[in-house]
Amino acid sequence: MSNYKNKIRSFGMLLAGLAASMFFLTSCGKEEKPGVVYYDVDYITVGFSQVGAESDWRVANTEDIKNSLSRYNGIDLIFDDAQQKQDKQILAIRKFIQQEVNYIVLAPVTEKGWDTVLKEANEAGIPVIVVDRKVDVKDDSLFKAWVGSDFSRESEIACLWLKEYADKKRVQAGDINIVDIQGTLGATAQIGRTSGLESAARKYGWNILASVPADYAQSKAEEVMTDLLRKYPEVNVVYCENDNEALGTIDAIEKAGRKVGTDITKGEILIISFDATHAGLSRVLEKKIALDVECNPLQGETIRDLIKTVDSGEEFPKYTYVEEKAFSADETVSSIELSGDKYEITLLTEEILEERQY
Ligand code: GZL
Repeated sequence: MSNYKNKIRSFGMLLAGLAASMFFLTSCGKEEKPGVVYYDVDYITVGFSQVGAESDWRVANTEDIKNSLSRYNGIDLIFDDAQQKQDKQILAIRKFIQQEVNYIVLAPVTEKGWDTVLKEANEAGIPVIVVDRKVDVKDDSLFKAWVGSDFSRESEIACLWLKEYADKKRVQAGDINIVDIQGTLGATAQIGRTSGLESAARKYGWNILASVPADYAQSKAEEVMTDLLRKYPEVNVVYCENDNEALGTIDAIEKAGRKVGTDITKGEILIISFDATHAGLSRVLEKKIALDVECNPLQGETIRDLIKTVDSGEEFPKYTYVEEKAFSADETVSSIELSGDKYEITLLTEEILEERQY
């Protein structure tokens, strides 16, 4: 076919395509002016008050929730980062109320101090969904539902693993000398992880030499651990309440000329951590973290589905817990008995790490 005819043909096809798309567009939108189409998509507007960006876990959590609470899923998201300050979160919630959002999603920095502002949201008729950490309120009807992790269970997994480890390595309980690098005091994750360790230490006879908060931050953890190494040179287990603290702890130990590893009978310091982020699991592969208990930040789809369920008036659970694993650097402990069931500890490999989403 000559070039000229080709041009006519393709122009004709272009017109036909345009006409078809105009028909399609007008059939699913309102055409108020010729050729201009107005979409009347009813988005659900959601105001999301996030703790901050203090850790790799938090960054992954924010990204996953933003990906799920998206226009593609019929949701118009207004996001606020509170830089770990409760007063900024309260301000954000009041702004969402003024903006008359349909839902508020709150990831609370600490458990206490939410009653008043959640009452204001309720009085404005705006359902609140709490995610990750919990709120400690007098009336739990102030929030519709909660999605997150069972921090006490995470701690129980870590401590049962440590008990099995000590038995296998024939280390006496009285020779287990622990420092606890805590998260943000008053956060549900810190409360659950700290109390789990304290009850296990009482039960098994371990020594907790010190418990010091480091706000889930790497630099703060390095500073805290540097000081603790001077005060307690006998330390042989460091219980880090998240991966960023574990990274800072490893730096402090190595700068002090000591060794992290998986065998305290050889004078190595054992690191236990939480989150199972890519950075943390990379240290597990290097055998610098002995156990990393997952705290799953991928809550976006669960929150999206929960909002849609609430919006449709259907039944929904008040509390939804996300699935989590635990990853070890070696096969000393391959499983534990958790609430009467066998709980597998996953021996971490390059392949497993490569497949993970965060
Ligand atoms: C746990 C979350 C904690 C993570 C930290 O769900 O609240 O806060 O363990 C994060 O990494 O900063």
